Amino acid sequence: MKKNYKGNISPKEIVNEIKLSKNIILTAHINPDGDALGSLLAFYFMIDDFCKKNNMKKMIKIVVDDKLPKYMRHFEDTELIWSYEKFGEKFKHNFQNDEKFDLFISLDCANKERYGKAIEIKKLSKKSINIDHHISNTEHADFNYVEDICSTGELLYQFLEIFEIELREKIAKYMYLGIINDTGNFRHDNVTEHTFFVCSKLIGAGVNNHKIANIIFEVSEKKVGFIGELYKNKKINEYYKFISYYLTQEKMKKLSIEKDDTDGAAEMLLKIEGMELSLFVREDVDGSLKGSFRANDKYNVNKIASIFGGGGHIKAAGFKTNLSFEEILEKTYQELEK
Ligand SMILES: [Mn+2]
Repeated sequence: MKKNYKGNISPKEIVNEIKLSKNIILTAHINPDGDALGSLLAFYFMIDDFCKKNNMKKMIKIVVDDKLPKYMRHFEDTELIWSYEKFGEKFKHNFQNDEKFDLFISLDCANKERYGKAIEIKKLSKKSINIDHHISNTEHADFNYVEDICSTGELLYQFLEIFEIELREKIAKYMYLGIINDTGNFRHDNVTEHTFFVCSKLIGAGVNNHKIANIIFEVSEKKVGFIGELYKNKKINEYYKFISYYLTQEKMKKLSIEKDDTDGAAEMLLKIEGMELSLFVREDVDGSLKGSFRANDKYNVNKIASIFGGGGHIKAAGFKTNLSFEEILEKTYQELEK
């Protein structure tokens, strides 16, 4: 089942590259979400099972150049994920002697900017593969496999057959995490018959859907404070049915929240009756602004986010910019007027 596939490598050929590689680095995007992390862990255990089954010895390491969301503490395998700094310390000899890694695989990364500092490891790797589901994917690796599908978690399902491994509960759990993260627990319009087909297999393998949904959709008290602030001080443009909110670092300190407490803010704004477009902008520690657009049926936010050098999907897209919030609004209105 291949719809809207782009790239220059097939899943079968990816498995072959994995087979030929002695050491493999896996990474996902900065500001990692349930799909990035779920995909990393699911793919890690797929490769690991494949190696065990075929008596192969490989070094497989997961490196993510960012803090992980707090809910990841509920998953015991999170300890397999190295920060860029720790990985650098431990494998310094590899870095210094330019002793290259065989294969660098990015999952859920639309562009190379999303690697963060992990891009340095890519530069030291002999080959790179990009596996992703964002239509805005820039095909940033030597080999690219991009499928327009709800999540990287769902995309990885086909690899089980190629690796010729069993779908065990651990792998299923992490794929499921990716799927419910990117579909908003099956609420978004990226859910297809294939999504439910895959999920039926995942549940069949023992995934506890209730438990995982509770873990990633649980709300801390601090976050409740932020949600109150978000709904209270949102801006609505009635003409375009456009709702927006800007969160400064100062406000974050006042509410004592961290960036992952703001996850889902753009979706929350769009939930208000009648809204067609939402924008949540957060000031980063370096002073740059990070924006997330969400849309119902009227607008293509992949296109709007591209004005700011970002992208994603038609109904969900993001960007990072050095423009001010006012400038972002101005440019957005210019685009809406077109
Ligand atoms: Mn994703």
